[in-house]
Amino acid sequence: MMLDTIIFATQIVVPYSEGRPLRGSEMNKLKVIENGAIGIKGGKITFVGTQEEAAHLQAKETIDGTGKLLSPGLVDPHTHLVFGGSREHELALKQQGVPYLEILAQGGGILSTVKATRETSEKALFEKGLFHLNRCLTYGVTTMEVKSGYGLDKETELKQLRVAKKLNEAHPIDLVSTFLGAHAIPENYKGRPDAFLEEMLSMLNEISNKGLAEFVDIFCETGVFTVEQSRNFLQKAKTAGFGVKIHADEIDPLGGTEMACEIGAISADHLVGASKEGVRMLGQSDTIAVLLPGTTFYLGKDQFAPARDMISSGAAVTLSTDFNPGSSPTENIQFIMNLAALRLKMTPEEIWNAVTVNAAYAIGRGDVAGSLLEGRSADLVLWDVPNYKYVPYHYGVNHVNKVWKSGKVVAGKGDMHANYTLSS
Ligand code: IZC
Ligand code: ZN
Repeated sequence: MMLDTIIFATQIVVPYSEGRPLRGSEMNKLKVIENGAIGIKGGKITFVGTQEEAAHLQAKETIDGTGKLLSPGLVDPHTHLVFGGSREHELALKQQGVPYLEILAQGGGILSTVKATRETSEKALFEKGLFHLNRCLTYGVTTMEVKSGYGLDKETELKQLRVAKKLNEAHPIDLVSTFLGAHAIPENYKGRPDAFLEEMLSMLNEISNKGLAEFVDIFCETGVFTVEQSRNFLQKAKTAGFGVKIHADEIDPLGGTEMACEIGAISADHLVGASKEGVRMLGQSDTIAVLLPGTTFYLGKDQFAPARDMISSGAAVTLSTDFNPGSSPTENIQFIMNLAALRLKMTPEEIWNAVTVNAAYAIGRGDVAGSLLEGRSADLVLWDVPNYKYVPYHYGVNHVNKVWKSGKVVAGKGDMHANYTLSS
């Protein structure tokens, strides 16, 4: 059989876990093939093995990744990709020490992005989304989650979700949508959080009928929604057939982590202030811990999520950019891998498993993304690094050489030195 493409690489990372995420000490075991080869035909992976085993294979195109690393396309399981405007004006406030929640309480923060998103046309939101998605792709992401939550009214929440759906159709990155109508309390519902949550719940039928989101999320935080309001809201979303997620214990430790485990959330995200009991419960439940160290870094905090305790307790941990215009304006998942090493003290093996298999399971895509298996879509990244340990180590730059989505090259700078040679 003639393959379309065969890629040789000095090292191939092949994370895998059957039917569930990797937990606890399993995360520290990373499957790697030295001097490996991947075969592609019709957009699918048809061969995974060593170059020796691949000796008999023939392909129309051969990519020589000698000295390079090959991995699955990365999965980013928590982003706020679709939004209007930007918030660079808040940087000066941050520098003066005004806290994130104070900016929000004064009508800025999320609420300023809500204003901008309401004022931006669906077409302009789509174009802006494409711009950011292209950048995500250059960093090696081929599947990601995207949340609404900058409408806080029916019309704009639906507009955001429609934009995400169209982006998914138009762009190589596969998107998984989450309805985050419960992201903040809008001006017209100030002091009436329960009435606002009812309003957002009343949208679930339409969202479900139109296939606009798979998951429902809520921002459980001081001044936003309480643990009890969040529990009640997410339980109703579950009953309506959605998987549920929660922004929990990001800034103040309220106990959202425990609640997420109790109600069987697919993921609990942030968890910076997770209690000892919360950490213990993560180890016992199927709820995946989505850690967002870029946000902790950007908010200027010293205390990061207790990743080591979570892994010791047996939890399944993943990582994400939390890409958003306020608390984490970056599409750079590689920087998150650096932060995970430096500030969460995760090992390179745990980090690679986190951004591939575990991230895929955190958004219900464990069966299609995050692993290199024969029969799966050829979503691959070739890296300008000698081995997998190098990526969490060499920080602040983009190590990607090439990205394939369904067997097609969709991003990458190629070999940086290719155009320069000595004249004598
Ligand atoms: O726009 O600030 N934490 N939601 C909860 C965010 C950060 C996004 C934002
Ligand atoms: Zn978020």
